[in-house]
Amino acid sequence: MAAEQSRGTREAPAGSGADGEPIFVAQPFLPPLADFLPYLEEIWRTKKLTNGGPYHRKLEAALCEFLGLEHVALFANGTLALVTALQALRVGGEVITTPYSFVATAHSLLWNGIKPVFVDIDPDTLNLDPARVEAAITPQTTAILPVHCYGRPCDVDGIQAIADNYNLKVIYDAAHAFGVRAANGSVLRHGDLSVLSFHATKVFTTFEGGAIACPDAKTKQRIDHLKNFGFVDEVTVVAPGINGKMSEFGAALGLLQLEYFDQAIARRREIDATYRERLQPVRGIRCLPLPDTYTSNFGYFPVLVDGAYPLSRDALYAELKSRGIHPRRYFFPLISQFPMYRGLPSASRENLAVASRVAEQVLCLPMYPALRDAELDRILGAVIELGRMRR
Ligand code: T4K
Repeated sequence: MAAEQSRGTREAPAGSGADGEPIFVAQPFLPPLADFLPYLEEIWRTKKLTNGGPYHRKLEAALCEFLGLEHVALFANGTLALVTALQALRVGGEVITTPYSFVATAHSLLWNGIKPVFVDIDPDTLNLDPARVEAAITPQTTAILPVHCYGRPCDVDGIQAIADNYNLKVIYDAAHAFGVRAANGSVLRHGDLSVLSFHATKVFTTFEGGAIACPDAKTKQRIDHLKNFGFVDEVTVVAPGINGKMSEFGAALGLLQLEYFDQAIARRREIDATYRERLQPVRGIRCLPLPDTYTSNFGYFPVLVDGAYPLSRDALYAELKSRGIHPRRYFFPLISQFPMYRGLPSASRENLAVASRVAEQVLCLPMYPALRDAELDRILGAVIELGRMRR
């Protein structure tokens, strides 16, 4: 039988890739293949591939313990988890959300026939600005869907105060926030529900995958029905549910990943510190602050490229690509600029001035545990050298 959890302390395998090889923005952390084989052998023995098998049950329990949560419902991916979270709370009408995110955030609203209402972001956190939320509330508003962008926590108290005042639900898109803790525990404990993604590019991956963190057993049960076509038993269907189940393969990888999580985060922390130290003197490159009010998971390393840098953000992006370094412009274009959203009154540039500016300045530099010092030098060397160019 496969190993039990050991609180994320096992040593991660060394990185790979020779000098000059392309460096991508992310790379999944994979434990040694030999560690995964016993899990596969067990799956082959039991023939249990999906539908809430033993690894699925074990991973739900392990995540509750690891993250300090009451209930976790696993999903096939974060997008299905978002769609289902909205269904579980019977959210409809209009929902206030951020334009500065991955498209799946707003798409989950459209999949539920809900109208997104975009509200601008705070220039420091890059998350939904609570000071602007109230003005966007109408009689049709039923919920707020904020994002802990790059794992940086939202102003959860500010958002909850508004939700309480107007009797709105709060569902956090916490796709980036696995393992992020604030003073009073996991950031996933805020709002009515929080939704995680375990995609290959995330700090914790189950190949594809996701989860909903929920505070009470009744909601967890409704979510479990919804992710399994609405089935309660062989002959009873209580809702038009979807197939959102995580497979046993994904759950097994998740169990194994947990053993290495702390190790992987430690390397991410080192990389983050090196970026900050060496980019600090570079004019026109601004790193986002790392406040001590929460424990980061170091999932992303976004920088803002402004007018003091000799190249525009897009020119820097293109230059780095030509050198085999592939950062990403997460999140450009803004969700509100895509064709299915740009006609909405809330999608106008005037309404979203901060998000529009940030989307034109942001560049996420490569960040993953196997990134070697030599590769980090290559990235930093290029950004620093290009920063010395004359205009
Ligand atoms: N909400 C938010 C706020 C999100 O950020 C996301 C997903 C979601 C919801 C939805 O959750 P999921 O349904 O995805 O679970 C990626 C991911 O596909 C997406 O999961 C993620 N956010 C988004 C921010 O990034 P792309 O289009 O950038 O992925 P891709 O394939 O270009 O990958 C980036 C780099 O990562 C590649 O250049 C190489 C590396 N990579 C990627 C994959 C897929 C690997 O090394 N191995 C891999 O298997 O969207």
